[in-house]
This record gives sequence, structure tokens and C-alpha cells, in this order.
Amino acid sequence: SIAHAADRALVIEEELDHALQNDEFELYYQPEVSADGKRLLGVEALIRWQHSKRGLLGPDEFIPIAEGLHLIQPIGQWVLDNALAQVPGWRQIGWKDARVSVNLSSNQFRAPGFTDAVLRSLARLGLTGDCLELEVTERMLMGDDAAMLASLSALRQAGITLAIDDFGTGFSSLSRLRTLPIEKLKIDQSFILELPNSLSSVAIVNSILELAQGLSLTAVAEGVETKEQRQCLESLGCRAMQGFLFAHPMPAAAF
Ligand code: G
Ligand code: MN
Repeated sequence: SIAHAADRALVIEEELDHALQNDEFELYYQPEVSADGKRLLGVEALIRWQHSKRGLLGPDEFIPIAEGLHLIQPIGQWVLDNALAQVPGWRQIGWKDARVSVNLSSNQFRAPGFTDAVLRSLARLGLTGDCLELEVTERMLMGDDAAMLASLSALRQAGITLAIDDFGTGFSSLSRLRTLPIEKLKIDQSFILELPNSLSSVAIVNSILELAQGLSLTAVAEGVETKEQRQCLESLGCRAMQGFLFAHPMPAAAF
């Protein structure tokens, strides 16, 4: 019920405050792979909250609340620092072009000083931008905010890959895709879920793949769960995939 949901949000709000100090967050890692599943192309860091009473919570259950509380900046910084901290180890064991992808939330991305904070995090670990991908949503790219555009180009300049997450569900103006320094589209899993039987989903995925190709962007299919989906995507020319068929998100050690 709505009342129950509101109660729950209130409790989570109080507990979130302590979660960072108590070290209750953990990053899970989900690989992005080539269409045949044989090559590791990247990895996405996904935050989880190991809650003492409620078990493992996904980002949807607490990130929106954290945004409202201005806790999103310290949490976002924690995610970035912890994800990047994995990279040297991965490189050391032979994944030479290791790259980790981090999801940004709206208030985090818009906060003054965000770009500098990212560059400082890289520098602290002696890393360059090529080991980092930042995922934003279409909604976060709306508007002509000069500061946002400057931030995007500074990140791009530093060699960081910029990806649009959940692509196809927002309100992208196609002409802006050309002008923004975006390199990658992550096709929303709601379309992948309906492959191969839904003709409309096939049409949408096909259009996104063609759009990506025409604009020289990379396209990744998210939420690939079945062989049929994989096969359909491959036949449409999709080269990069992520989803339960290949691997679930997992703790760093398992990854
Ligand atoms: O918004 P974003 O695309 O970053 O969210 C990714 C979420 O999708 C993660 O919480 C992850 O656990 C989940 N996920 C990853 N792969 C699959 C999949 O194959 N199927 C489903 N249903 N969810 C997935
Ligand atoms: Mn994502």
C-alpha cells in the first residue's frame, strides 16, 4: 500500500544516514561481454545495501531516497572510489584494458564540482580516464544547461566513456545525440525482455542499433536472459551484451 511504502521510505531515510559509516554498502559487478559471450568488454558496478534486517537491497529501493536527502553525493563518491579501486588489481591479473562502468544519479551529476571530483578520484589511484565509463540517463541530459555540457566534455576530454543507460525509455532528442559527447547507448532491458516475439520490440531494438551505427556509437543490450534473445540480438547486429544469460551481478571476489 501507499501508506506502507511511505513508512518504509521514512525508516530507510533514517538508516541510510548510518549505512555509509557502518560500511553496509557493497558493489556487485556484472560483466559486459561480446555477443558470443567469450570476450569481456567491460564491467558495470552495481550498488547493493546489505541491510541488517531487510537483507540485500537493490539501488531502486534506496537511491531515490538518498537523492532527496543529499546523501547521494557521499554515496556516489563511495561507489566511484570503490569501483575504481578494483581496476589496478584487474590489470595486474591480465585484464589489460579493464574498464568499470558506474551509474550516476541526477543530483550527483549536477552537483558543482562533480567533474573535478571524478578526475581527482582517478588521479588518486594513478588511473587515466580510459578505465572509467559513466552511465547517465536520457532525462539527465535534457535541457541546455551550459554547466552540464561543459562537464560532459571535460569528462570526455579525460578519456572517460559516456554512456546513456536505459536508452529508449526517455526523451532523447535524436539531434542532440549527435552533438553531445556520448559514445555508447545501453538499450533498456524492457525491450530485450520481449525479444524475439514482440515485433514492436524487435523494431525498436533494430532502430536503436541502426541509429548507433549511423552515429558511430557503441550499443549494448541490457538484460539478456535467454538464448533466443541473444540470437535475435546477434542477428540484428548487436555486438555487446549484458544480462543473466552471461552472468548475474556478483561480489568483487566472485567477478
Ligand atoms: O539501470 P541499470 O540498467 O543500471 O540497472 C541494472 C539493473 O538490472 C541491476 O540492478 C541489475 O541487477 C539488473 N539486471 C542485470 N541483468 C539483468 C537481467 O538479465 N535481467 C533482469 N531482469 N535484470 C538484470
Ligand atoms: Mn546501468
